Amino acid sequence: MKIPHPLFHCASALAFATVICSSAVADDLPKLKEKKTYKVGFSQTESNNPWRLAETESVKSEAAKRGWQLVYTDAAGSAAKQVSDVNSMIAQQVDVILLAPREEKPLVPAVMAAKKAGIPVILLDRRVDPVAKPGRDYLTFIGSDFVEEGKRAADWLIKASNGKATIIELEGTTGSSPANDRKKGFDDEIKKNPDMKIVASQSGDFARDKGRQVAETLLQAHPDATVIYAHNDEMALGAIAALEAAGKKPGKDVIVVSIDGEKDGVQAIVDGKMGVSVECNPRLGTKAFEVIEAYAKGEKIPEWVKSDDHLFDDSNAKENLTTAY
Ligand code: GYE
Repeated sequence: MKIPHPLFHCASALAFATVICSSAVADDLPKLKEKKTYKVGFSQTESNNPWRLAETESVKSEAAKRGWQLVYTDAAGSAAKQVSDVNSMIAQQVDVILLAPREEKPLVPAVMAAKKAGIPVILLDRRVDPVAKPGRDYLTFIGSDFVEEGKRAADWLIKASNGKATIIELEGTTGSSPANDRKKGFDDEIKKNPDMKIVASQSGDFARDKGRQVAETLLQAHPDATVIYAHNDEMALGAIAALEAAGKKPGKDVIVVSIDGEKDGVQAIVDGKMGVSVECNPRLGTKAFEVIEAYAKGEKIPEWVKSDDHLFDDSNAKENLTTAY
C-alpha cells in the first residue's frame, strides 16, 4: 500500500490542515532573511591548542573582513557552560549560531533550543548526536570525515609496520565526535590485520599534557608497545615527550601516528619523531560565512560541507611547514 506523503495531507485534507501543517512548520529549519550584515554567534569549545586557535582566528577574521558582528564565547572545556553560552546567544537574538560542540549528546538541547527560538545553527568542526538531524534541526555540518581520518592513519601504519604492531591508542575528548569516529575508523582497519593489536586505549582529552601523562602510564604497563596512535597532534607531542622521558626514541623504537597537521606536529615529522599526521583543516571560517550567505539567498545547503584534507609524512612535511598553523 502506498503511504501518502504528509504534505499531501496538508494540501488535500483541509479539515486537518491547521493541525498537521502547523506541526510541519514547527518541524522546519528556521529561515534566515537576506540582509547586508548579520549578527553571528560563535560558540567555541575551548582554546587549549593551536587547532582551536586557528579555527577561532579564521572565524574572527572572516567576520571582520565582512564587517559582520560576532558574538564569541569560549566554553573552556565545559559542555554545561557551552549550553549556557548558546542560551545567552539566543537571548541576545543573534541571526545564526556557529556551534563547535564539545560532546555529542550534551549539546543536543542547545541545538534544539536555538531551533525553537527560530535561529539556524551550523555545526562547526564537530557533530552532535544523530538524534538531531542536518536540514531539520540544524542547517549543516562543516568539517572533516573523522572515520576516514582514522582509516587513513591506520592504512599508513599498516604499510610502515608491515602489518605488525603493538599499539597504544590515545583517544580524544570522551563523547566527542572526532574521538568516537577516529577510534572507529582506525580500530576497524587494524582489526583486519592479525599481527596488529591495540593493547590499550584511553582518553588524553585532546590535550598535550594529559596525553603525556596517559602515555607515561600506558608505556609502563606496555613497555613492548611499538606504536602510539594519538587522535590529535597535541597528544602525540605529549606522547613523544613521555617516550623520551622513558629513554625511548620516538620514530625509531616507537612509531607515532597522529591527526591534525599543526605546525609542531609537522615539525616533529621533519625531525623524524612522528611518522604521519593526517590533516584536519581548522580554517573553517570562510566556508561558514559563505554557507550563511547562501542559505539566506534561498540556496540549497548540503547536509555536510566536507573539508578536503591532506596527509603529512616525511615525503612532504618540510614543504608544508610554513603554511601549517
Ligand atoms: O582534531 C583537535 C581539537 O574537533 C576536529 O578537536 C576537532 C578536534 C581537533 O581539539 O585538535
